[in-house]
Amino acid sequence: MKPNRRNFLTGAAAAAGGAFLSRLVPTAQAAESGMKATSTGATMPFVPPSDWKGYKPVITPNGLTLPWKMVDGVKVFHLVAEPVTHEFSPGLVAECWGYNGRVHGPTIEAVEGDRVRIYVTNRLLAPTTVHWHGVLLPSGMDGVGGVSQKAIQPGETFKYEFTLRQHGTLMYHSHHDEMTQMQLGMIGLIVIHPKNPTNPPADRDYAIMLSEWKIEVGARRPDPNEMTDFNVFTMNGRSFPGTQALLAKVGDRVRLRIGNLSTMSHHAIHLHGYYFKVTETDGGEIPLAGQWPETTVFMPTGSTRTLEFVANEPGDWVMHCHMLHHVMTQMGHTFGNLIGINTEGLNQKIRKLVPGYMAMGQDGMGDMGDMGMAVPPNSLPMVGAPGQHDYITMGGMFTILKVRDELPADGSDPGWYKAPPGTQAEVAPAEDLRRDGIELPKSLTKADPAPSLTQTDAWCGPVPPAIPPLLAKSEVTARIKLH
Ligand SMILES: [Cu+2]
Repeated sequence: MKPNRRNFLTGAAAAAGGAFLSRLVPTAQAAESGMKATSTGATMPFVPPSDWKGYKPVITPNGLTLPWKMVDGVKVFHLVAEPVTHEFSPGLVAECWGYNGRVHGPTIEAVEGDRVRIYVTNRLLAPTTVHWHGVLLPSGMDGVGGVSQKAIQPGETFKYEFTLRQHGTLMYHSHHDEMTQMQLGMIGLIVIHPKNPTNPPADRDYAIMLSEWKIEVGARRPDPNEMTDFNVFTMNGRSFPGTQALLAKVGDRVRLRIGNLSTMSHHAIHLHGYYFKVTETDGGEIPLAGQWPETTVFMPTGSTRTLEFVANEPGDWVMHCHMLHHVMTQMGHTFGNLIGINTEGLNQKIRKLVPGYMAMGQDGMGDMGDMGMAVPPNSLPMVGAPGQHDYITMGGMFTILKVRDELPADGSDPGWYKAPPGTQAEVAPAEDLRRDGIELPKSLTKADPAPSLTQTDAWCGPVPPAIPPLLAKSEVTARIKLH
């Protein structure tokens, strides 16, 4: 076997670390369970003092803005790195690591020119550091374990202090044992408002962090060693239907600040109903001439993008990753392909051994969440949630922008959008089909509910020429020999 990182680790653990691990793990778990905070995804914006006129506060859906206080002209923050019991969506809770009782950490919000002092207390059982990703600062404040500072040992509190020389959407994350600590949730957003804004102010300013996880069905601990097969995809640590909707009133200028600190994946975040302009990266503002319109923004891991648009079209508009395995959740990634297979004979045979057995997936995966079948304890169905019209066959990295003429005064979700008459897609009335000369395939006019469309009964265009038969096996062998 060729040695690589994985089999090296597996082999090492099996050969040398087994006895060590068996002693360490129960002790570590017991110690960790005594210090855990719990995060359930409630949104808690920090309201700055009433005399604070620096900016309109950002909203972190399912998240929190880190409180601060002014001490002799310095804005003082306190981050606490600690174990967190985190709910990804109702039904899935896992033991993660985060900051201040949250996964991910609270959003740090400040203004260009602020002097900030950020205390970091380590309540983990492991050393850690915090790196201020994209922030222009002195090298000794950069937070890279071993390079720019000593690691913060369990129980220690470090002090970071610098002046914010820029504005924009930036991030923070652990920079010690990065693979473990970031993949367990130790990441967060930084929003620095401009001192002298040139762009029009946003009426709604949202901040969203993208991430990915591997959580085995039924497991309580995300697996930070995963390299490729992630199965839970999140916005602000939540997986749909756990994601909170983004709200806007018709006419609002909406700003979406998106960061991606997924371990391995880039994301293609697509918004329905609008085009937007990308106004900033974590490197700064994009000049007006460079802000071309988009409906999907590519989010490389380790980057932020800021989008702006005017919400002039009322409705429920979904926003999701367009990499389609990222709108699935657990159980969606190792399924056998049964599409188009008649499994009835198989079902009958297996039911003799397993009463009630039913093969799934013959028509695709859309029904997987809708069938009302029980999922294993502490796991999510592989797709979405009930919607207004039907079951929603997307989950994971998925949320909904709800644009309304009026919104509830308390900021609560307005419910589903009711499309005005004449603006709702529905079954075509027979008289419309007749009027417009739409002829249906014959099989659909019979009592056959599930016709099999083949080339010969396709109803659009001429019948294509017959496909030549495949080469006989002997002929293939002969041709291979010729080469
Ligand atoms: Cu994605």
